[in-house]
Order: sequence, then structure tokens, then C-alpha cells
Amino acid sequence: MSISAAKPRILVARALFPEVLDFLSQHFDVESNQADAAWSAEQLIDKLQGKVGVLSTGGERISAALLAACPQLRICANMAVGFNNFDLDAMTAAGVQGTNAPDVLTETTADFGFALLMATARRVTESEHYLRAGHWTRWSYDMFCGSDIHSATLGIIGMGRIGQAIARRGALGFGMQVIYHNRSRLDAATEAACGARYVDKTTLLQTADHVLLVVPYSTASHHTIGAAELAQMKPTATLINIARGGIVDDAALAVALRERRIAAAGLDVFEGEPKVHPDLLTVSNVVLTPHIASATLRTRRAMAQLAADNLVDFLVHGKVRTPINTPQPVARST
Ligand code: 8YV
Repeated sequence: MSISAAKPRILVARALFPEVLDFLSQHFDVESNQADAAWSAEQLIDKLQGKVGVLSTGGERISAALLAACPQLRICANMAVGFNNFDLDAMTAAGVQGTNAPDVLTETTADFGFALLMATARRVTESEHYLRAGHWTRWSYDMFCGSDIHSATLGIIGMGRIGQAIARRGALGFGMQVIYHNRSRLDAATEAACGARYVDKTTLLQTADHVLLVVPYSTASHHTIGAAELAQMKPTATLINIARGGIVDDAALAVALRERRIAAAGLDVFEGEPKVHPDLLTVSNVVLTPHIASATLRTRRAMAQLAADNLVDFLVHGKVRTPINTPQPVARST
């Protein structure tokens, strides 16, 4: 009589595509959250007891305290390219592998960055609200005049894969002058391929007609745009944030928008989301979307599958597909 080994136990922290859960169930004993219950930090720790892996989204905080309370955990696979919900140093020290979901969302997120830029510069949502409210009675020469995208100067802060995909759209599709600022300058061939020119941050802020943020969140990038930076921007400029809440000082931005120190903003991410700074809700020259830059079904499915593949690769085959750390060789509990 053969005794089959028990499957490793994993947790899927949020509701997920059923076909991805089916795939995971072929390899693991899966506890899922198809009711999409909102778990507290304590409930997440409770659910993780006895689990060796977790499929998380950007909303689950993997902290040092959680790692200490879940000694069997060996891998956290994030269904997101960003991973500022992970205490990565603590994970590395605790011997826990982290993985993210890069590449599969690059073009979809770049599309959305451009959509938000166009909606903001051309006042799409503001004018729709006006129409729906029954205020549209006649044409006038300056009604909802915005600013042009084509031929304008696009300033991108954060020039990773998504930044480069946005630069290509701007330079090749809309004839924009694209300037960028990044921790490190791209090589000449990559700059040429995306039609972008490196400048310092001040030059970018002072020159760009549209400033677009795609920088990862860290303590170093906290409030990359605050009152001082907003004051450097042109009064006709727009600001787009598809990066992370906390990259922009939302309170300072609301003041700048209300006082028309910049023309408009488009925000997909917020400090303390899903809460939104109340002052942003009362200014008309801002387009607000609920963190949907990667939200197409095809891309979300690909992100979920990549997170699932990372769990299978690591826990079944002893490999890593898209690692974000090199854990210390620490023995975890079994
Ligand atoms: C996710 C994102 O939808 O990938 C990221 O970093 O911000 C989004 O694409 C979100 O983080 C949920 O996991």
C-alpha cells in the first residue's frame, strides 16, 4: 500500500479567478477567501497557521510580527508588481521568499496611464458630470477647454518598464517631447527606443506640460511630489499618479488644485487608500479612479497565474520565477 504525501498547505488571501484556484488545488491544499472577507492583521495571522505559502495582493501587510507568528510560512507571492506591502528585509532575515508579478501588466498599466492623462488634460470626467447634471444648455468658445497632449512635453518620473511603455506611447503615438527622471539613467539605446531624454527633477517639473509618476514606493520616494515640487510646476500643467499612494502629498495637492497653482491632476492611487483625502473629493479639476491601472481581465488573470506559478515553482520544484529577495538560509518550522 502506497502512502501519498500530504499536499503543502497554502492560503489565497483574497477572492481569485476560479481557474487559478483549480490550478493551485492540483498542487496544494488550498484555503481560499472566495467570499472576499476583509481580514484584520490578526485574522490573517490566524488563517496562515500551518500554511507554507500565501498568495497575497497589495492589500495584505506581511510584517515582521506576522512572520514571527507564522513560523511555517516560506513564500509570499504577491499578485502585484509593487511590493511595498511586504517588509522585505524582515522576510529576507526570516528566510521567507518574496515574489512579485512584473511584466504581465506593463502595457495594460501604460494604457491606463495614458487614459488618465488624456481624461485629465481634456477634462473628460469633469465635463461628463456637468452634462449629467443637466447644466449643458449651449456651446461656448471656452467651454471645458483643456490642454493638448500631442506635441506637448511629457515628464515621466520613474523610468522602469511601465514608464518606458508610457514614453513610447507619448513619443511615437502622440509626437510628444518626452523627458524623464529616474534614480539611474537609462542606457542610450533604451533612451532612443522610447524617445526619452534624461533631465534632473527640477528641470522636469519646470518644463513638463504633463508630469506622470510611475516610481515604486519606498521611504526614499515618499512625497516625491509635495508643496515645494507643485510650486515648481507650470500653472497650466497636469499631474498624473499611477504609482502608489504616498508618492504625492495628497493634502498639498488638493490645495494646489483648489488654488489653481496647477491645472489638473489624475489620481489612481491615494495615501491611505481606499480612503481618499476629503479635500480631493471637493475639487473639480481632478480625475479620481480606484486603483484600476492594471484592471483588464486578461491582465489580472495573467497576474494571478504568475503569482500561482511562483508558488508552484518554489514549493513544488524548488525554483523561483520572479524573486524579489534572496532569503537568508534560515530553517523555518515544519
Ligand atoms: C494591483 C498594482 O492591482 O501591480 C501593482 O503593483 O498596483 C496593481 O496592479 C494591486 O496592487 C493589487 O494587487
